[in-house]
This record gives sequence, C-alpha cells and structure tokens, in this order.
Amino acid sequence: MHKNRIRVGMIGYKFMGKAHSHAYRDLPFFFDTEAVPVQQAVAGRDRIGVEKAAKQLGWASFETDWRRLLERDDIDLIDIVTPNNLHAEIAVAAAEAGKHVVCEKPLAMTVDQARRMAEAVHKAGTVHMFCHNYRFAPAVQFAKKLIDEGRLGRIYHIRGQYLQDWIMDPQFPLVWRQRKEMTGSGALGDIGAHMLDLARFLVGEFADVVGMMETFIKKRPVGEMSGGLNARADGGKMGDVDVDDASAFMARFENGALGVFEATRFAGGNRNGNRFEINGEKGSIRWDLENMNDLEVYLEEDEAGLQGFRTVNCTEEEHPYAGAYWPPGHIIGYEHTFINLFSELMNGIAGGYSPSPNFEDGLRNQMVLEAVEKSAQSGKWIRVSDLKP
Ligand code: 4PW
Repeated sequence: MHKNRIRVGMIGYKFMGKAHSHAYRDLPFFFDTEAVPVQQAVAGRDRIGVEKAAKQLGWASFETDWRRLLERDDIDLIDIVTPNNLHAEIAVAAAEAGKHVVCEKPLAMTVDQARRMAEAVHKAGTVHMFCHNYRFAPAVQFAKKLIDEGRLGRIYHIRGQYLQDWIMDPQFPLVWRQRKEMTGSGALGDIGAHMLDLARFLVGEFADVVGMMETFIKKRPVGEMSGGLNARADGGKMGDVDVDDASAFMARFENGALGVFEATRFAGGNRNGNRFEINGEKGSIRWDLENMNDLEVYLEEDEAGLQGFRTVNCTEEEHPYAGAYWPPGHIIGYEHTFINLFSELMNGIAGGYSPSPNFEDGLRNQMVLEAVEKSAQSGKWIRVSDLKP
C-alpha cells in the first residue's frame, strides 16, 4: 500500500538534531505507521556545519535560513531543535505557513509564548507535538497502564528527581543552556520539565506548588556547546549565570496526591538520573532512566512473606512499544524513546489529530514551570490555575 510521505524540515542539527534524525531514519524499520517521515531538509546558520550535518545525518538538502523551509512547498512538517529562545517564533511562523510542527522541550520560555504557540497551531489546524521523549519508554508507558487500570489504587505520592552533573566544574563554560535570554530557566526548564511532564502524564494536573531555585556558580567563562553536553570556552571572558543550577519544589495535585521534586545539574556522579517513585493505596512503582527498561513494582495484594518490589523487564509484547523491536530481554535505549514518539506523530498526522504531549500539554507544563519560578521569588505557594492558560 502506498504510504503517506511526510516531508520533514528540521531546524537545528546538534544533540537533539542527531536524536531526531536517527529516529526518522529508523522508524520504518520497526513501526508500520500510517505515514512515514522523509528527511527532506535541515536548516542552520553555519553553511559548513549544516552541510556536514545534512550529509552525516541523512538529510536530502539544507538551508542556511530557517524561513526558507517555511516557503518550500515540499516540506510538510517543521521540526524545531534550536535553543529555546527560537521555539515560539519558529512554531508560530510554521503554523501560519500551514505546516505541522514538532518542537523540542521545554515548549517555550514563558507561559505567554506557549499560549501564542498553542493558539497558532489551533488556528492553522495543523498537527502539533513536543518532545518529552521519556514518556515513551516502554516501562513508563507500562507504569501509566498500571495506574489507569487501578492496579495502584488511589495515588498518594510521587517523588521525582532529575539529577545531572555536567556543569559542576566552575570552569565549565557559560553556554546557551545557562543564559536566561536563550533558555528561559536552567535546570528547572531543561530537566525539571521532563520530570513534571512525567508527573502530569502519570498522576494528573498540578494544583499548587512551592519551590526554591539556586545558582551555585554565579560566573563562568563564556563559551558554547560543542556536541552532546560538551562545551568549549571562547576565550578568557567571564559571564554571569542568570538561571538556576538547581531547583526543588513540592506540589499538590488536583486529585489530592502530593509531589516532591528535585532538578539539579550539581548531583555529582549522576550523569542522567531521571527517576520517579509513585505510591498508591494498592501498590508502588519506581523507574530510573539509567535502567530504563526496568519498572520496579510492589503490589499490596502479594502474599505475606513474598511482598517486596519486583523488577519487571519491560521488553515483552505486553509492554507498550517493546513488541515493535526485538524478542523479550533484548533491551532498547535512549534513542528509541524518540522513535516511539515519532511513531505517534506520524499516525497523528495521517489521522489529523495531535497526540499527547502536544502544544496544549506544553502550555500546561509551562504554567507549572512558571508557578515554581514565581514561588521561588515570592517564597509563597502558587496556584497553577492563577497563571491563566
Ligand atoms: O533529556 C535531557 C534534556 O532534556 C538530556 O539528557 C540533556 O539534558 C539535554 O537536554 C536536557
């Protein structure tokens, strides 16, 4: 059968650009989606860099001005993998040009930007999604299934942590991820955003939050990212860090559950520790990205003497997405979370709907992020709904 071909134009090509390119390429290996992505064009300002990336990452053509991608009628979907300060401008312009849009997280730098982005895609009637890829780990999806089936009963607690350590060295350069004008917030928006997205996905909507934010190293040598989470200094010049190195917050959910969350880039030894534990009246679950195929499950109904957390390796047909890959026990990794996400996006474009997480979720997430920031400034609890979607 002839498949719908979705011609992608991707803006940016570094860490996330590589993850997305890989996912577009591998998707048809594993998923029989209603539409298939075609790596039509990539855009970036640096001609030599973008040309090299186009070749290495498998794009058929390149542009040095992202606006060109919006003018091209051989592009159906715009994929935004730029620093956060460009998300809103590009997404709004892409929607106005009638393109479908997928955007890296956090959706925006402010609630106002996120609202404008959501309004633009609604007005255009195009499909939209944004990239909280960790939702798409089979073990996380299985956790959601257990919760939705009521296997944990009423949810009492979620404990979320996203712990990294890549900027602990005070000489680590000041890069866009630490400059407010380009990123919005620091650890909170970059990694805390994933944590709160998982919380919204698994537990429900946030009602109130109280938080704190801290910048431990206030000046760093100015520099730029050089691939992955590496960076190089531009010279001896020092610059001010004006975002958080670490943030922590507590929350009440609309369903009465309580949450405690921590996002930091100063947790030595934790390279990418994205973890949660959820406790309900009938059981508990635990997940840790660094062992992402495993879900630890505790069920109260287990017989006395045999109770305890069991480790479920989520690589069986019963585990969402896992059956698309290898036989049981043949584990998948970080990059597959993007493939799973794009499988939903392709089906969404073919079917004319916007799978979650979409720009609506992005707006909700942004409201929680902004509520935490407001709370850290005022020292008070903030009601998330007071931020007005
Ligand atoms: O998923 C994480 C991100 O959202 C990645 O591990 C790195 O930290 C890159 O950006 C954030």
